[in-house]
Formats: sequence, structure tokens, C-alpha cells
Amino acid sequence: MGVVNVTPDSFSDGGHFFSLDAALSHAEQMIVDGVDIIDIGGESSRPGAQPLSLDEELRRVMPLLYALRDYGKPISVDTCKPEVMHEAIHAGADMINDINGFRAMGALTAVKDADCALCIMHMLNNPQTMQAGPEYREVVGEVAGFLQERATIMQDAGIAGERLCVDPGFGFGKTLDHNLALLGHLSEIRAATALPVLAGLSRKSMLGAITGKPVEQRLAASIAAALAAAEQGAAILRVHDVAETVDALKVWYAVKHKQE
Ligand code: 9MG
Repeated sequence: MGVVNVTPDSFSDGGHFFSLDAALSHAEQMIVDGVDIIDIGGESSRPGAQPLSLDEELRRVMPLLYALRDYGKPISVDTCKPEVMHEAIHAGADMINDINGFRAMGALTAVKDADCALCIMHMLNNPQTMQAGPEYREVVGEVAGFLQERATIMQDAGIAGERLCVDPGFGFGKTLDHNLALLGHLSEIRAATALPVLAGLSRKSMLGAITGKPVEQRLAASIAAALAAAEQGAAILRVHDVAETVDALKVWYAVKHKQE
């Protein structure tokens, strides 16, 4: 999954793709580079980011979604707002990626009768407060439990389990130790939920904490993290550097299957 943020303040690309043309050519390059799913988002989720109005989010996301529909690649829309989910689904979005785990009032109704895929992510609190001293008794069990509970609520609401995947939400209300525990036990989250796991580690601050590198120098760290997640059974990797990650995964996959 390749990330295209249409935001002026994304932590990872500094808002380089804020204009429609720039976002579109970025997405086109990702397709050339071998992306499978394009994740577009208008609201920044970096720690401390301020919420965006509904109108502004629609103004950022919808033109790109319309423009990308004819490229033949599945499009995911990263949003927490039921109204954006509704509009995106009607415009042909193939997936809704909700960092809030479809907890907003109206979110389940917005996605229930569609057939698009749905990514349920774990986040402690919200982007404004999530990094203010996050605490867990046992992070892996608590995150897995949350994802399991959300998946059950969604299925009880009539949403087919085949539409769901889960994401522990690296960096969303987690310390470095929490993130490392989740990455090292990703296969347990997969087993506990019996759902495909999506992992987003690309360029995140946990990689900066480990390497001491600023966001623009985290390519090698991002690839290492992507491979660690793949080794733990992640089905979808949300990344910024598609070409490099695809090459790394091809090598990892070839070695893995040679051994089997
Ligand atoms: C929107 N967004 C930013 N980081 C993310 C992550 O790790 N996972 C998912 N599903 N979405 C994310």
C-alpha cells in the first residue's frame, strides 16, 4: 500500500503532494513502482495535528479519488469521518482505512451496505493527545483485544468478516517499547483476530528513535521494519517508498519460498 497524503503538514513528506497534480503524479509513479493499493488521505494524523473540517477534507480527497479511479489500482481512503466514508464509497473507493477503528458515530452505517474493504486501526485517544504518556498493562494483549472487539462489533452490525483487516497502529499512542513489542508479536495479533494484518511503519518516529535519523533519512530503517512485519505475517504494508520496498519484499519472498 503506497501513501499519498494530500495535506500541507504530513510528518513524512512535508506536504510535498498537496496539489492535485503533484499528488496524481506521485500516485502514477507508485503504480510504475509496483504498488498494489493507493492510500489517499486529506487529514494529517501526526501527533498534535489539528482536526480538519469536513468540507476541507472532501475538497482535498475527492478530486484525487475521481482522478485515480481510471488507473485500475485499488484505492483506499484514509478517513475517520462517516461523511467522507460515504462519499468515497459512492465514488468507488475500494477500501476505507480508519485510524479511529470506525468508532465515530455513524461510521458503521456509512460502510455497512458497501462491499469495500475496511481497515480497523488501534489508536489510544486521538492525534492531539495520543503521545502524552501512553500506558498499557500489556500492550500486545490490549491492542489485540481492542481489534478483536471492534471486528466483532462490526460483524454483529452485518459487515462481512471478509471485508476486514486490522492494524495495531504503530506510533498512535505508543512508546518505542510498545511499538517494538507490537512488531515483535504481530503474528499473535493476526492469530488472535484471525484477520489479515496491515502494518504502517514507514518513516515513523520509532525508526528515528532507533537510528537517530531524521524523517528524510529513514529509508533503510523503513525497509527493515517492513520486512520484519512481513516475516510476522503482515498482509499489507503501508509505505512511502514503494519501489525500494517492493524490491526488498521480492528478495525476502524468493528466499522464503526457496526454503519451503
Ligand atoms: C493514515 N495512517 C498513518 N499511519 C497509519 C498506519 O500505521 N496504519 C494505517 N492503517 N493508517 C495510517
